[in-house]
Amino acid sequence: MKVAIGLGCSLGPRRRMLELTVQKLGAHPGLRTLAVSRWYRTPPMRGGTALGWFANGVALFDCALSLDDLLATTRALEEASGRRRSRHWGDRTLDLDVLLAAGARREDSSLTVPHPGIAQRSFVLYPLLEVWPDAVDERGLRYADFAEPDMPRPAPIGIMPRPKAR
Ligand code: A4P
Ligand code: MG
Repeated sequence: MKVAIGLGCSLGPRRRMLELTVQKLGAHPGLRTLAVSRWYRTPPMRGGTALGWFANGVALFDCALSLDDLLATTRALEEASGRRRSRHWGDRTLDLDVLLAAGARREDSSLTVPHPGIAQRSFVLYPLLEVWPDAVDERGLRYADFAEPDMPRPAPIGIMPRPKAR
C-alpha cells in the first residue's frame, strides 16, 4: 500500500531532523522509501502557539504495515525525538502525520485518513503533490485541483542530498 507521511519540525536543526527521520522510516522492515519531497521553510500556521518557523516535507513509502502499526511507528519516532506534547500546536522537534494511504479510508479516535488538513495547508499540499501528483481524497477528488493559483507556495529550503550517479 502506498502511503504519504507528512513531516514537520520547528525546533533545532530542522532539516537534519527530517532527513534522519526519513532514513529511520525507510529502514523499517515494513516500509520502503519511494520518494521524498523537497524541504520547505514555512511560517507557523495561524491559531497555533508555535513561535518558530517550520521545516516541512512529505515522504512516500511502500507500506506493508497496518495503519495502526504505521501510526505506532511514527509515534515512537516522535517520542524518540524528545517531542513535548504539552502545548497543542506548539513548537515541536518532530511531528509526523499519516496523510494518505492508497485506497484506505479511516475515521476514528486514533486516526483520520486521509488527513483532513491536506487541502488547506500549502505546506502539506505542495510537497504531497511533488511525490504523489495524482493523489485523490476520499471523494476521489484530485488534490492537484485544490492548489489554486493564489494559494501561497511555501519556499523550498533545499533538496535532500542523494548519492551522485556514476
Ligand atoms: N491522529 C488522527 N489522525 C492522524 C493522522 N492522520 N496522522 C491522532 C497522525 N495522527 C493522527 O496528534 C494528536 C493525535 O492525532 C495523535 O495521537 C493521533 O492519534 P499530535 O500530532 O499529537 O497533535 P498535534 O500535532 O499537536 O495536533 P494536530 O491536530 O495533529 O496538529 P497538526 O495537524 O499536526 O498540526 N505550521 C507549519 N507551518 N507547519 C506544520 O507542520 N503543524 C502544526 C500541527 C501546526 N502548525 C504548523 C505545522
Ligand atoms: Mg500531528
